[in-house]
Amino acid sequence: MADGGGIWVGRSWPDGWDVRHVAETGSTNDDLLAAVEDGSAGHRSALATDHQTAGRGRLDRRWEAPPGANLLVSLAFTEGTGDPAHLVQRVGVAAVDAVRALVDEPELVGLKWPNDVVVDDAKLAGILAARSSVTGAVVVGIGLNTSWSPPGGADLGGAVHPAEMLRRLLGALELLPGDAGVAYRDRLATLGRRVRVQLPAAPDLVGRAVDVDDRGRLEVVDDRGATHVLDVGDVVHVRPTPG
Ligand code: BT5
Repeated sequence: MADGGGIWVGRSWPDGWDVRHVAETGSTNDDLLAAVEDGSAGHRSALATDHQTAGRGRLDRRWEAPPGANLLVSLAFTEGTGDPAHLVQRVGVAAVDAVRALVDEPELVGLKWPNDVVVDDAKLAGILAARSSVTGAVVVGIGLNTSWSPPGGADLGGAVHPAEMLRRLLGALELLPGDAGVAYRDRLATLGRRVRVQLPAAPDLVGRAVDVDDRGRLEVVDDRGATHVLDVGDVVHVRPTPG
């Protein structure tokens, strides 16, 4: 194991989480989903790795990170309501809270709809949920740039080891109320912003993001005053032009 892996072993994790660590794998989301389905991982199991060779984003996109640089982890939720959209929101809120406690300008850390942790609008972390069609269990993966980020992204400059970042993330998750909807909206930097939304099969939508409904859908009012309710899409926070 490149970093010895020792920092992951023998720790006690918040709230009874059982964290396993491997040096390298394809995707922790794929592995943990398979483990949940074959019964070898249960509620509050986590799988972390130093390196993914096939890290997944949404829509077949890739999640990139050099070996050992960043937190790459998946969390299994096999009990409770198991709504993937709500679980993604919970993990996002916890990540924001954990990161805010580490940085000099916490007010710059927030969420970009639907699933990104951003620092001053640059992407620090991405979150991806997968649901087992066999058991209904949900796995939520997060890649959080502790040391490395691609051009245009953000990272924490190596201020924290990935294992310590995970401990803080799980600790923040434990502190959330049962319904994290209010906390999610509070941290959602997208609300009230002018946005450009790239949609999978339609021209870009430009308007103001006004709300998120209880299913996690984003409401955008376009420049003609029409409201659009979005399930999917890539949001760009449009910066006001100076002057
Ligand atoms: C996401 O997708 O943001 C979800 C990323 C989830 C990654 C975790 S890591 C552990 C677990 N196992 C997995 O296989 N996945 C999860 P999306 O919104 O589609 O964003 C993907 C896009 O983000 C890419 O197309 C790049 O443009 C950009 N990107 C890739 N790596 C990045 C990084 N390290 N930092 C910032 N942006 C990145």
